[in-house]
Amino acid sequence: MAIPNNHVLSGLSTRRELCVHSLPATVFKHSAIKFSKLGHHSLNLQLPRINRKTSFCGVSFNVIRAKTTSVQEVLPPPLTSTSPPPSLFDGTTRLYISYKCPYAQRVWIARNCKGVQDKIELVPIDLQDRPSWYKEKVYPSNKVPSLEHNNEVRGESLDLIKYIDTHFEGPSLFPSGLAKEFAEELLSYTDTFYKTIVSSFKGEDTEAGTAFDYIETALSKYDDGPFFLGQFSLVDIAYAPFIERFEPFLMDVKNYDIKLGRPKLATWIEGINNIDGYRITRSDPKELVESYKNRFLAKP
Ligand SMILES: N[C@@H](CCC(=O)N[C@@H](CS)C(=O)NCC(=O)O)C(=O)O
Repeated sequence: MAIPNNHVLSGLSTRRELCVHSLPATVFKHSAIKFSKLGHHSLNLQLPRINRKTSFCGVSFNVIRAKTTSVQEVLPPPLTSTSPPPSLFDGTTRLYISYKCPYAQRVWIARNCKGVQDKIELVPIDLQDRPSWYKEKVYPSNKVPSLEHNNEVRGESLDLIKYIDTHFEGPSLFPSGLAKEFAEELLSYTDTFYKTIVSSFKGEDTEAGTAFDYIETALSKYDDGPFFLGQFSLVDIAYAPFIERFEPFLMDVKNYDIKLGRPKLATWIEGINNIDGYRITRSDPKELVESYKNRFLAKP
């Protein structure tokens, strides 16, 4: 089966692993895995846009017209106060993040889901030991995320996920039609969602329930998929890093299961965990719980 170099073979959504034992190595030239010797390997690939179906190794696959992308990216170590800056404003697009920051995680997920890992370089920063050049030369607000693109640096995660969606190739992750208004409403609720839940942490019971009920109701609007707009979108990306933290923390600290009585939320969590571009960004839940305990429950 001949597959042009710039095509990707991708499993149907129910099959995430693709047997590649007789594919030419050049097909995977952007992959972190070297296919110099063609043996049996498995590789998770992004599913941006589907053009036609074919079958390989007895399994039906969608052939998608997109650059080869792999989620098996080797993640660079965070830069610290002793790290020199990259060669700033040299035309490279850089996404400055912290692996631990949920806001930065949103933008990291959007970049992965667009399949533009080779167009946007990840530059992780150690926020506990920040390099001074970051504030001085890159982003004066000294926060992550920020994006260096076309000789400018932009910030704010909700702006950046939209910016990446509109300025880079890959599948569109935001609706332009009827769903747009609903999508904007959900994006603007993210702040209230976060504040409502965090303010419940020290309370006797879980007033967080109202915020999760809002989510459950929102998830009932579209039924052509498990996500807020049915299909996966920037709205899911905006909520995912926070629900990733709230779920294990509330379970651990309050024995509160956010999925109980909320079947749509339970299905959403399952659905988002099947998105490769999100999965690679997830943190160890135990570490998230410990970090939230230190941050929100530590005695003054
Ligand atoms: N509203 C910003 C929030 C970004 C933010 O607060 N990032 C934190 C890390 S999670 C940060 O950089 N903190 C460093 C600081 O405040 O000095 C966004 O959505 O991007």
